[in-house]
Amino acid sequence: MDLGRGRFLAATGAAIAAGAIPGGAFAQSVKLPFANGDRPLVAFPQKRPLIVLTPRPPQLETPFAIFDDGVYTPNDAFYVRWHLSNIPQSVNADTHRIAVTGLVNSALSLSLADLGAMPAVELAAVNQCSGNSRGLFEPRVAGGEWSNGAMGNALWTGVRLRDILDRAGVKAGAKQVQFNGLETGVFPATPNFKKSLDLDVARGDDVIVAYAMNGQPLPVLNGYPVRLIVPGWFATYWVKMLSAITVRDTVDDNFWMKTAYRIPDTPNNDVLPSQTGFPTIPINRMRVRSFVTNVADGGTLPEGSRALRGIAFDGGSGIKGVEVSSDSGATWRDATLEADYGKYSFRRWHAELDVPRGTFIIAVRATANDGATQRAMAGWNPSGYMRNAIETYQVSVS
Ligand SMILES: Nc1nc2c(c(=O)[nH]1)N[C@H]1C(S)=C(S)[C@@H](COP(=O)(O)O)O[C@H]1N2
Ligand SMILES: [Mo]
Repeated sequence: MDLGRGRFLAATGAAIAAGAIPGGAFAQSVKLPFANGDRPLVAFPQKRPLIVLTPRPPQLETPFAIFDDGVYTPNDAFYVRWHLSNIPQSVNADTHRIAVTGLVNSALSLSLADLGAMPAVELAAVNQCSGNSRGLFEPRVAGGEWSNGAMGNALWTGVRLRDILDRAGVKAGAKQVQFNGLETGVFPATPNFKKSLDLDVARGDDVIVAYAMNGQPLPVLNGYPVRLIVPGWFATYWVKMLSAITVRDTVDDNFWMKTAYRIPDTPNNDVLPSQTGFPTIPINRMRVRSFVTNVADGGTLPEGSRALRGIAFDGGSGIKGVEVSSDSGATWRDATLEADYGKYSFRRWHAELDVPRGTFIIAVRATANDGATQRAMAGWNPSGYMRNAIETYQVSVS
């Protein structure tokens, strides 16, 4: 395969037209399953109509039915999340550079052609926002009120971050590697969105600087022309429009590491809503989750059908098994796992319900290769992160 040798790199045509972010008019809307869940559906540049949480900065959710279409989430349906509003509406891939600086022997200024000349890696990985499903928290928490569509699975192509670090030569005493993208806040005082990984995580086999997504250039809203991919970890670390890699000798204390994106350092990372003063740590690996994709909560299967389909994933150990229940979780039977696209990918599954006509509470539960599984009762944390309770669906069968 001719990966990364110009196929994705000359694609300056992936720019979105200036001023093309739509403002108001929308053809349709959806109602997400919680209070204040009314959302317009709008087609942003390079995107089909997606569920708009906020237009500026763009926060767009994937309509859940799309996850039934295939193991990979199409680029034009892939969710979008930005924190700051001054986002370049186009990026020139020919002049874009990634500055590699800090505690290195030789600072680098890498072009996309430089990346294209390095060994290419391709892997499937789920990109999930830390706050995916936040709108379902009880009691409700502040933050972007997503339903379950702030996630997607893609085939990512790029180069190992480790290869870039080795090329620069990391000096002794390095602790973390920090990543920054091209966008800025509207106000100069807004801290740039910078994220850092411990050096051993950054040097992992599967951490890549990706220039392709599902065999195409990344959509601008998903970080064209290059973004970081940290398989198994929440997407907050997957810095888009990557422009700077800085090797540090201290632990990053910028706002996005020290204050935001932290979880309780408690058993299961849970706290009670009344609890205060607990220690926190930066959010890290994703938890195991599973969903039904061919019928929504409150939906009806086609006449005569008992077929259920869905997806499961975890933080990188891979899916060992999926079970379904048609009696609110009292009894379970094994679903059949479909093709394995790798330990970081969505794993599709299917099952045949053993039920007469009627309405049933279907539940789905995945177990990962590391032994982790899903609990019936959702945990709670004040930022609404890492939700992974067992999902239930009221489904009618005829
Ligand atoms: N440059 C940049 N990268 C970023 C962010 C951002 O605001 N700016 N947000 C992060 C967060 S919190 C998420 S959930 C993912 C979303 O990735 P997507 O928009 O490609 O779906 O991007 C991550 N990378
Ligand atoms: Mo996120």
